[in-house]
Amino acid sequence: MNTNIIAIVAVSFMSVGIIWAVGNLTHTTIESRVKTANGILLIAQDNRFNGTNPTIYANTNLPKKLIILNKDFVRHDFIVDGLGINTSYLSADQSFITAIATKKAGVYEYYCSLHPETMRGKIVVKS
Ligand SMILES: [Cu+2]
Repeated sequence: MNTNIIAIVAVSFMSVGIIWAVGNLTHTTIESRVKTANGILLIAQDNRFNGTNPTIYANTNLPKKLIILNKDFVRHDFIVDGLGINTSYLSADQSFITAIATKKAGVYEYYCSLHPETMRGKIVVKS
């Protein structure tokens, strides 16, 4: 009786372990998805984008994939008025996929509406 229970518990633990391992092997991270799409990953963390609010370069008539990932505990959003990009509020660990897609060359400003002083940068679109 007791050995049966121990066996059942052991098998249950093993099953969970196997499911976890397979899940890890097949799971594609946001980082790898961005890389294969030749896109850009912006991580909102410590009230900055990628630590430095980097300038992003893109070309007209060539959509560039853009993923915003919030790694903070507080909410952030990502807005580019001139490009019609607005992720709305992202909670912790939420992400949003969008694209820089425009026919008009120029310099566009991106920012977080909740922290516009520290979370602000430029998107340079060349023709
Ligand atoms: Cu913010």
